[in-house]
Amino acid sequence: MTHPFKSVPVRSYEITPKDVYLSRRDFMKAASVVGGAALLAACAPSAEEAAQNAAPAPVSGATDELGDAVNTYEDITNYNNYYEFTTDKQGVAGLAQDFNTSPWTLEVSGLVNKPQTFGIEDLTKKFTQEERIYRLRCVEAWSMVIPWTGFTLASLLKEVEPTSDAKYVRFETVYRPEEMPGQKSPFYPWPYQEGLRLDEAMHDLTLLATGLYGEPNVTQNGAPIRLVVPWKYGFKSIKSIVKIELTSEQPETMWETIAPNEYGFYANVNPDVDHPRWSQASERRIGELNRRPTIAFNGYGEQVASLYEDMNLQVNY
Ligand SMILES: Nc1nc2c(c(=O)[nH]1)N[C@H]1C(S)=C(S)[C@@H](COP(=O)(O)O)O[C@H]1N2
Ligand SMILES: [Mo]
Repeated sequence: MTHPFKSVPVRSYEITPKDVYLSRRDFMKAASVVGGAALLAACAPSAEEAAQNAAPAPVSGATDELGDAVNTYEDITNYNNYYEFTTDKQGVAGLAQDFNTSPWTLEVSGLVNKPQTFGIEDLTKKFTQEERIYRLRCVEAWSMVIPWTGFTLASLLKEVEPTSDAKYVRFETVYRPEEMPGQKSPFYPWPYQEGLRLDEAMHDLTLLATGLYGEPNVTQNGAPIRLVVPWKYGFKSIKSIVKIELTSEQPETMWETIAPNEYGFYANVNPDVDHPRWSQASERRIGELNRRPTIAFNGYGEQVASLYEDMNLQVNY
């Protein structure tokens, strides 16, 4: 897979080479780049592996721009945060199996010249789908590397034409307690909502993801469409979005409503600002034993630090 980003040269840890999984399409791409029978032979899946992972064909060496291997499809689709289903990370996949993602519409409204409601098929047709390998750093101090398919939020926002009063973007997850057992819990102010400043929303790294590993997104990862903001803690990357609204005021977010001292609006990955209950200086990459240092802005500082030049990130956490 290719990515349009500059690499970050500093790496203070070692990775263990291991088999990673890619879709057949990417497998062919990778194979054609490397062009060797050796690669094919070295990466032949065991029958068992092939059966377990019906969608993706295995290949070695897909990495992010820091050289870190992508996580397995298994890990990415079986270790999830999705409180609408359950707070048990390993229980989401099972409970989300029957969640109905079709038909699906996404309403884009608020301070825009051309409010529109899109069917999910319109979105995947209208906007060029790209492959992007991003690190995902959860505020709970674990992380993964995930190969997404999607399109930039900027391309969608340009289509609806934000007015000059629009300063923020608010996102809302579907509210369907009959299908989402977690939404029956009175401890959370459903529906899940999130927000970005307009310049963050327009940044080229900010993705609306419709797929994973070259296949359509699966329910536990936020099908059919979810946000991915790779330089922020994972909770900003809201799943199964039905509404996007342009606003003049900073929107409320679910996590800030629950615990403003723990989950701020900005939530940029920052090893220097600890969570009140744990350190953010290091993290556990799923699939690895040792912790690794957390990188400012999750390693995307070169691309995004300028958005926060005039801000005190200790205060605006
Ligand atoms: N609607 C909704 N979106 C959500 C969440 C959630 O509970 N509900 N969890 C967030 C958190 S805390 C993380 S770390 C990521 C996890 O994404 P993944 O399961 O695809 O890895 O989704 C985020 N988006
Ligand atoms: Mo998270």
